[in-house]
Amino acid sequence: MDFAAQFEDYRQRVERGLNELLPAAHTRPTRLHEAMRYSLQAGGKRLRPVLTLATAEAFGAAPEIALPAAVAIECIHTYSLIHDDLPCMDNDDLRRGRPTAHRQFDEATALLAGDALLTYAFQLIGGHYAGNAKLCATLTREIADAAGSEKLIGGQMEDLLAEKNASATADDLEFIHLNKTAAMLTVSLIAGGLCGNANPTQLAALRSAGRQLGLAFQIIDDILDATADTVTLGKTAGKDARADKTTYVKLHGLENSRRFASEQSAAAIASLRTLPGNPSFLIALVEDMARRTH
Ligand code: GRG
Repeated sequence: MDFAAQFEDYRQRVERGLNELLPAAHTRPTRLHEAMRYSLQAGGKRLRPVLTLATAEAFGAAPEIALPAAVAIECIHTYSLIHDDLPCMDNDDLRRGRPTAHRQFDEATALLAGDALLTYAFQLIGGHYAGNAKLCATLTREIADAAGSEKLIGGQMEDLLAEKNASATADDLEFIHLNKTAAMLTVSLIAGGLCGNANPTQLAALRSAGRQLGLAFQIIDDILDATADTVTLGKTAGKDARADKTTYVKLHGLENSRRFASEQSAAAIASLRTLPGNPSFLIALVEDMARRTH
C-alpha cells in the first residue's frame, strides 16, 4: 500500500472509532451530544489518532488495541479547538471548513461540548483499558499530563498572554509551541508506543520525534496562516498578521521559518529511524506534513 492509501486506511479506522465509541447523537441531552459529534465529525486531518494507530502497529500491536486511546486523543484535541474558537479566546467563525461550534449552536453549548469531550476521553481510557491496569494508568497519566496546565492548557495560557505582549521573545514562542502543539502530537506517538509495549529507550525516541514534529508542524501552521487562503485552510487565514501576533514568521521571516521547519522535520525523521520494526509510514507522514497546504 502506498502512503496515501495507508493514511486513508488509518483515517477510516479513526472515523469508525469516533462514530462507534462516542455516545449516539440521540443520547439525552441530544443538543449536547449533537454538538460533540458536530465538532468531532467536521472532518479534521486526524493526524493525532493516525499517529497513535500507526505507532502501535510499528511496534507490532494490532491497531484496534490503540483505537480507544486514539479516539480519546482526538476528543481532547477537538475540545481544545472548540474552546480556542470561543469569543473569549480566538473568537473565530470557521473551523474545519464549517461554522465553529458556538456559531452553529451557542456559546454555552459549545463550552459544555468541549468539557464533555475532555471528560469523555478519560471515560474511554478507563473503560477500554481496565483489563490492563498498568497500560490504563500509564495512558491516563501521559494523556492528562499532555492536556494539562503545564502543557496544552499552559501553552494556550501563554499564547493568550503573548497576544497582549508586543515584546514576546523567541523563547516565549518556543514554550507556546512545545506545549500548545507538540505535547498532544508527542502523546499521540507515546500512546501508540505504550499500546505496542515500547521500552523506555524507544519511548524517549518517540518523545524526541514528537517534539521535533510539533515544532515543524506549528512553524508550518504559522507559514500557512501568512501565505494560504481561507478556503484552502478551512479556517480564517491571515489572522496572525492582522492581530500582530508573535509567530515564527514575524520573528524570523518566511525564509528562515521554512528552513527551521525542514530542519525540525529532518530531526523528527532521524529520531523515528532509531525505532525497531517498521517506522516507514511514520517517516512518510512527517515528510507529508512538511509539504502540507492546509
Ligand atoms: C483551549 C486548552 C485550549 C487549547 C487550545 C488547539 C489550540 C489550543 C489552539 C488552536 C490554535 C492552534 C494554532 C493550535 C496549535 C495546534 C494546532 C495547529 C491545531 C490544529 O491542528 P490540526 O491542523 O487541526 O491538526 P485539524 O482540524 O486538522 O484536526
